[in-house]
Amino acid sequence: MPLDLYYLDASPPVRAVLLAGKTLGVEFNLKFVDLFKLEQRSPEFLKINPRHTVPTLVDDGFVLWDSHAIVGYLANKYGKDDSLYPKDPKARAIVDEMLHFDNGTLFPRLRNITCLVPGIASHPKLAAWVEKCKRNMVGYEEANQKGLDNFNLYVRKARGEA
Ligand SMILES: N[C@@H](CCC(=O)N[C@@H](CS)C(=O)NCC(=O)O)C(=O)O
Repeated sequence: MPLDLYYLDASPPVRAVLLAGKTLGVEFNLKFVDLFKLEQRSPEFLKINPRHTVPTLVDDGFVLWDSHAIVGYLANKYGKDDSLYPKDPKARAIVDEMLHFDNGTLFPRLRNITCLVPGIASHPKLAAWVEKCKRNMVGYEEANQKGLDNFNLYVRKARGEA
């Protein structure tokens, strides 16, 4: 049974799920939701996810609508071992800690300042971390870079620069 993933590749939480899929070797049946046309508010999509957000995963009728829950589910279901989502309580707590940090602190703050950030060149530690991701993450180019470029284009358009 294919996994349906409702997505827009410019969305950072969507790209987290796409990257997890690459690492786990999971293929998605991708279903594009154009947030700029408010397709997430269509009656059809609201029936699937009343919180009208992407990513939304549908696995044989089972619906999950938060990227952090989705990546944990995929790792539990498809991981060949527990290296991505460890069973050891302390190791798992560290992973959970970062997922909650992203959900509660990092992503909300980044969302508020995205249009103001000129680039990461002036943040050497961040730039080094991105380079490390590019080198080490499975399928980074396909699962992240394309969507990131689209995201940057949307931001430039919103700022009247493109
Ligand atoms: N905590 C959620 C956030 C999802 C989210 O806010 N997605 C945005 C795109 S980045 C969205 O779908 N916004 C449309 C809306 O809220 O109507 C997750 O990690 O999946």
